[in-house]
Amino acid sequence: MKFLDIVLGAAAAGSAMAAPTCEASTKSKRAGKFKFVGINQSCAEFGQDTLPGQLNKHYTWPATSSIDTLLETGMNTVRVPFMMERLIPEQLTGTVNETYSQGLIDTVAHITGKGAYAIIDPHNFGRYYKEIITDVEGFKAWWTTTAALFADNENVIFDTNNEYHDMENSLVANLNQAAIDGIRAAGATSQYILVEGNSWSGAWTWVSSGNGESLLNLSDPEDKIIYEMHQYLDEDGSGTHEECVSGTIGQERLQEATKWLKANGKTAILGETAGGPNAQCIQALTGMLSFLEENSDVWSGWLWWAAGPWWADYMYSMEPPSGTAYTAILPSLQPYI
Ligand SMILES: *[C@@H]1O[C@H](CO)[C@@H](O)[C@H](O)[C@H]1NC(C)=O
Ligand SMILES: *[C@@H]1O[C@H](CO)[C@@H](O)[C@H](O)[C@H]1NC(C)=O
Ligand SMILES: CC(=O)N[C@H]1CO[C@H](CO)[C@@H](O)[C@@H]1O
Repeated sequence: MKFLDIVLGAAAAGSAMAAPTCEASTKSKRAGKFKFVGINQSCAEFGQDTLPGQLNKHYTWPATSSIDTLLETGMNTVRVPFMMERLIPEQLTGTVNETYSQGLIDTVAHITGKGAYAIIDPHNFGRYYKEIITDVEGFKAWWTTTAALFADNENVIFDTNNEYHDMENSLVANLNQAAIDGIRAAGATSQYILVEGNSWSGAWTWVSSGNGESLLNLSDPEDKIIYEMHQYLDEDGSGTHEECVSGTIGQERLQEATKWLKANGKTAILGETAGGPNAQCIQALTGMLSFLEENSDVWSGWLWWAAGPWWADYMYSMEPPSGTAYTAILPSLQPYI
């Protein structure tokens, strides 16, 4: 999402990368072909205009009970958005705030303790204190410090940043490469790294925005890059409307990106998607997930936007037990988990 994201994730069966612990806990419940299926747990990045903000006033941490309930569906991946400035407040090259970092560490430990994957998602849109990050070396340092917190946890996945936008494509490429280099420099060598593109990392504009070209040559000594794209199904692709354009808009919007992935031998994850609680959106969502499954050689999975304790009656809320999407959409998506 443009301002905040939540990701639900679950893993797919039979993949070369599935962690044994994960398979043990969730594989039997999963029907789909994906390595990762899950949810964005959105709340630690709330109150972005109030930094650092106060716990349980401006932001909070996901409810462990919500995580557990969603993992019971077979999901195996949880994306955890948080703020870069709350974790490392003084400057990019600074040190962690022990209070906030403990919240992140505890949330991640809960998720991976269940055998699921936890995605570390600095939900910053390529900005730090609202300024576009141009200090590439500083960004690398931020990532080295952050990745060191999780270097030994193989079920962690690093997401370089949420939804870069309105920046130079070359800068986005350089920041992604710096993140990869910084993460590996921290000794975190076994984990997957999700890279995101400019233009809100939209799948439908992946090629036309130039992301395909500018991000093609990212390199990782461990060869564990996964391209993270987002796709909403409303008219402007912003994820702010209940209506979906048509019952087939999902697979239509993923065509070009899928061709790019295949032509270039890359793998992707649909890191955010959602639609409103109505029959047309459900058709669009299931059509899209069927298309992803048919192309699971390049699509490793998908994550719903979003769960989290503070979403109230938000149209896309997958927070158990009564979130709009939890009751109205999730049952239709179960075959794709
Ligand atoms: C550290 O984080 C806590 C919790 O967010 C916050 O209350 C505190 O002010 C932060 N300290 C600094 C120095 O930013
Ligand atoms: C990526 O690598 C190819 C082959 O070496 C090269 O032709 C192309 O210019 C590179 N693209 C970028 C954006 O660096
Ligand atoms: C597209 C969308 O719904 N984005 C929302 C994501 O969540 C934040 C809050 O975390 C909202 O402000 C955004 O509108």
